Amino acid sequence: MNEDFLPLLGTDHIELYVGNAKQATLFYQHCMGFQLVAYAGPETGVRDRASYVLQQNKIRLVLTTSLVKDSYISDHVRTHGDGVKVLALWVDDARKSFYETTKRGAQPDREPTVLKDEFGEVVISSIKTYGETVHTFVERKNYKGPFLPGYKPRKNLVQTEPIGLLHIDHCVGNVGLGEMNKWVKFYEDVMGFKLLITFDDEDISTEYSALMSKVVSNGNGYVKFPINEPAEGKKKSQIEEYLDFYNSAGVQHIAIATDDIIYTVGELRRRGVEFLYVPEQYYSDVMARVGTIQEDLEELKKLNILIDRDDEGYLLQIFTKPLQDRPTVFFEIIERNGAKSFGKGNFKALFEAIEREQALRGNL
Ligand code: TYF
Ligand code: FE
Repeated sequence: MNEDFLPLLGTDHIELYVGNAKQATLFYQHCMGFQLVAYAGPETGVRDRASYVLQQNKIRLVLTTSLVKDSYISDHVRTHGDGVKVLALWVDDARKSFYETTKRGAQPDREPTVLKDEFGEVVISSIKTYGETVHTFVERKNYKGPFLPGYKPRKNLVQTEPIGLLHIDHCVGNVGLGEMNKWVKFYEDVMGFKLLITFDDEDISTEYSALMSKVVSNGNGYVKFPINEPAEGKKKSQIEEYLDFYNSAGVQHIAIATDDIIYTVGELRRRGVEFLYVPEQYYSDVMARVGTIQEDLEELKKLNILIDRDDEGYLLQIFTKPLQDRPTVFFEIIERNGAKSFGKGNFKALFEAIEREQALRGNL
């Protein structure tokens, strides 16, 4: 085996550019159980933006908004609506990560930069990926602060209970027609990832929306990026609907792991998060497909949680509706019980559910 030229310790954080970070922060706190841990903005000497850092177990989300009319943040929000700008990866050496990937053809976004404050120093660097999305490499071994230099510790005004969201399982990108293989090759050649799974349109076309998907993973399997592209269907693919509203390639969904999906989804629903609806009949033949599982089927059915099995075990998963008015980014909640796959057995029921929503929006 060749040495891994881009060893990744995991996902460092995900940064979203949003229209109103102050209000979005309350959604992530109250509906999703995140704690506010850090902030940067006018009160901390940053004049043109405000950023809120939210944490739950190993997940760190950053919500950033522009305070000025003309900035790359306001341009991003005008074009894409609220969306993911940065998929940041935690590394031991942000300089080497930058040089190894740019040497292999990555477009640079930010040269390695040392950031310092009273908590120590962080080295960051960034490269471009699909659409306007970037991967930032974060080296934080000499840092003790709450997030990055320049951010000040900040707490929730009212404490909210965490709901068992543990870590990022995978982040999915939607890319344009015919572009999936180009991006798979990017992750293979530039970042040293390996192709894990391929879904072609046979696997996943429903009557209307067809798509193709390939999953790439880094060496230790901590970072997994499925890439979707639209395929010819009878009507508009769900991926095309995304691309029409996002106006470019971008992050489609963020999958978050829990080890108690019944508790996690029960809390999310109680707090007002909406999920895709899968009809009753899904549950009538699911046991024949997946065999015995630990959970009570009635509970899963009540919460509309989907079940799938592979050679190594089973998984439970559910998908939120889009998180904003544009039909773009959404969350998946996933509990893996041995299974390392992505829920292929659920694709038909899931995509039909997505298409019902698409039709309601007049986009099918
Ligand atoms: O990440 C995955 O591959 C699964 C399946 O629009 C999936 O979560 C794929 C496409 C999609 C929704 C879910
Ligand atoms: Fe997924």
